[in-house]
Amino acid sequence: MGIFSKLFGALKKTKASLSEKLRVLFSKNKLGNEFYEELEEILISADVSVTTAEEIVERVKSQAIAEKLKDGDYVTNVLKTTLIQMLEESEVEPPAYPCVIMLVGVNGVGKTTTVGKLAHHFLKQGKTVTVAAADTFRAAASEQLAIWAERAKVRIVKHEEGSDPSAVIFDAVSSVKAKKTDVLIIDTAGRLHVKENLMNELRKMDRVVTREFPEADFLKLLVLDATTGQNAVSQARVFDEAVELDGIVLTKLDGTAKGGFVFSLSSELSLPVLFAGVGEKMDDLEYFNSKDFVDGIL
Ligand SMILES: Nc1nc2c(ncn2[C@@H]2O[C@H](COP(=O)(O)OP(=O)(O)OP(=O)(O)O)[C@@H](O)[C@H]2O)c(=O)[nH]1
Ligand SMILES: [Mg+2]
Repeated sequence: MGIFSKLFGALKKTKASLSEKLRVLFSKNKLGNEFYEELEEILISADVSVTTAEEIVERVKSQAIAEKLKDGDYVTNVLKTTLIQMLEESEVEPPAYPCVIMLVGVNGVGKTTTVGKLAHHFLKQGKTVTVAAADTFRAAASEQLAIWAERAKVRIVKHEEGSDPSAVIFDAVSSVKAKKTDVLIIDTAGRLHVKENLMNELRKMDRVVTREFPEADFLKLLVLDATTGQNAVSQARVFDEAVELDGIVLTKLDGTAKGGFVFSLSSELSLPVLFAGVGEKMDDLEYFNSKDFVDGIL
């Protein structure tokens, strides 16, 4: 199986719904206001926000004018290039080592599963990995992570249920520094982004890593369920305000018909997607590639 074939497979649903609508639109010969209005509507129906859809259409339109395009057919390519560029504008460098990756997000989006997948991913690259069970809130959360740690064959740092998550992180950081581990991945409890006390707890965890391990490359990634739709952007905005996110892990891409909010994350919040989850198994995680994603949906 090719590297991106899982992602392509996962994006089939998005592609099916988008490409049919676009095919009908592009088969119209005249490029006029009506054409661009319809294009905007199609983008919005794929969960691109209104602001971003307007921006995409503006960019496509000026490109089409610059290239003196008359045919709807050629606009497909312009649209593709525009979308790829938009995603590439927010891309970041791969992490330097040692690195700390803290996964945050609302309940049930796939944080713990992603910790397991990421541990496996870095181990395959020959890195040493430790995971930290900083979800001390939900009963059995650390056991769930312990199962993933065992599967991936990595070390886990955990405390008992109900203890302070920042203390777990403090211990994990000390241990990783002592052992010169390359990657520390932190699982956190699911929290509603509207609960201020939980967001404060997250800020505290953020401060512990920054203070205790300044030499590490620290990535705070928001895990987003791809089936969430446009609400994903407002979730991202609140988490970003709390802890200054570095990027996104998009999960459950295998279950969505719409992935358009990815463009809004990039254009409105400058947040790149770094990894994509395409299933429930340890191997079901891929580096997100902007070109492949756009090829997959158009
Ligand atoms: N299909 C699919 N399912 C996924 C993916 N990632 C996670 N899941 C499933 O989503 C469910 C929730 O996953 P968890 O990893 O427990 O989510 P969480 O964010 O840690 O949940 P809380 O700790 O309760 O907030 C599980 O049933 C996972 O198997 C994915 O990429 N694709
Ligand atoms: Mg969890």
